[in-house]
Amino acid sequence: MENREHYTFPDNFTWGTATASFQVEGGAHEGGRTDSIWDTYCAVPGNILDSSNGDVACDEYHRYGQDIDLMKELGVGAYRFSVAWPRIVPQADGKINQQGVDYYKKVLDDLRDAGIKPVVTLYHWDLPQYLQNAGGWANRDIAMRYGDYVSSLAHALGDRVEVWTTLNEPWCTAYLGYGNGCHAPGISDYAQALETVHHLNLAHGLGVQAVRAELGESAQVSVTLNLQVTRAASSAAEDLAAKERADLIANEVFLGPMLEGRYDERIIKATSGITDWSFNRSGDMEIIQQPLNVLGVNYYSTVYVRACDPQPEIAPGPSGRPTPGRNPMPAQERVESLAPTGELTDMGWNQEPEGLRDLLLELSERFPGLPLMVTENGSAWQDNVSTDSSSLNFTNGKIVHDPKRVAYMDVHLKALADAIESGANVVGYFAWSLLDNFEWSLGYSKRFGIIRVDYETQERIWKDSGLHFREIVRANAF
Ligand code: PNW
Repeated sequence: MENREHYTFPDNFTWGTATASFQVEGGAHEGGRTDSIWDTYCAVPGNILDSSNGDVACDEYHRYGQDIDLMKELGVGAYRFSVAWPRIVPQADGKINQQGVDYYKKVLDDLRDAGIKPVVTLYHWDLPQYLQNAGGWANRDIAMRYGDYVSSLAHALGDRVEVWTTLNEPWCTAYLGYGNGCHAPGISDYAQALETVHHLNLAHGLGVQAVRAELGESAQVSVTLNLQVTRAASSAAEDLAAKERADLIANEVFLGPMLEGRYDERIIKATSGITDWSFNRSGDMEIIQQPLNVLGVNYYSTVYVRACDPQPEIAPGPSGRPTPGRNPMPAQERVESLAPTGELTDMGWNQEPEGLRDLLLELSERFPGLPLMVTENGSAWQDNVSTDSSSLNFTNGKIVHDPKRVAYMDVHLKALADAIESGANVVGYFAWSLLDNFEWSLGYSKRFGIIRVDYETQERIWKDSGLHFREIVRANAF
């Protein structure tokens, strides 16, 4: 990529920060909330690296006011957060919990007063446990339950919300939750994972319909996908075939139905040993393919693959337990992922900003007229608190120097600016994350925040990356 001094973003470009309910809220037993599958998953010894859970997290349930003030200080125009389904519909009877609705109304009202636009994710993985007891995402009925939940929420929150996002990263739900088992509900069963893919797609379509039925055609609706940027290790035909196989199962299973109303024939063929796709009933595609106002893209890194001799399927572990080494996606017997290279982030992920640029350009070419929004991008590093430097009074005399997070942000924003200059239709960028938070199976051990959380005291401590982001947001350039 070209090395320039100055990059300017389009007028009206949306800068934001992102979080998700289970990762920041806490208040797990307050306001009528019942358990989600993540509460259950965290309670099983060995599932979470540091044996932690979401009971308190960043205490956002009580501290949203203070954190909205932080966003004001950052100068961001938007906040992407998610609603906890078990706060809104805590019991199997389907009744709406007014306390849950009121909590999000308060958050939305404070955001409005702060001039920050809410981008609301309707499902960021915290499924009510009672729905898992009925089969979870592997049970088709869940798509209808999801549609009912969205309809009630859209009715209750109405025009307070700027953009509605049906699902966050259905890839993770299907393949980590039901394929690999390293996410809740901890199931390792490829047939269920593919069925789950379809039910997530169906839920997405019903969710879009529900929002528009409640709020009219002017409602802004989106979905956020973590599209995998897979690179072939070489241009040999077998390696290209491995890349294609990975793309089909990771990305095309969502992009095809949601945006083009079909599953690619090659997907059906590749997975024929696992499922016959009879769960894809006639009429489903008409529900799933809905016009979208925005496509959310989460981007962190790339993966290199090459062809290998067919590997025997790694036997699934006992249900509920992760199977180490198991490929999260089915039908990858001839696909081998290479070990990442270069300086890896604390997640063990590579840093390849060109992947973001390529992905955005590819999507804009394939879906002309569909605005894209980078709904997550960021990096985890082990940070340290310094008391040395800052003269800025709002940092309270403490600061985290996180040069690697600043550098990651810079190269990815350059890649974003490059993509936009080359014609990608990108309308916003959200830093993951506003705060350090509960990083799923890795607990609190991985820090993605541009603002630090001291989990002993719940103190928020600025990082250099937060101050840097503040400069960029305020200038709409860097
Ligand atoms: C995303 N992977 O998760 C989520 O949307 C966030 O909640 C999360 O905190 C963030 O990225 C950082 O991890 C992912 O294994 C989890 O490829 C795992 C993967 C991708 C995304």
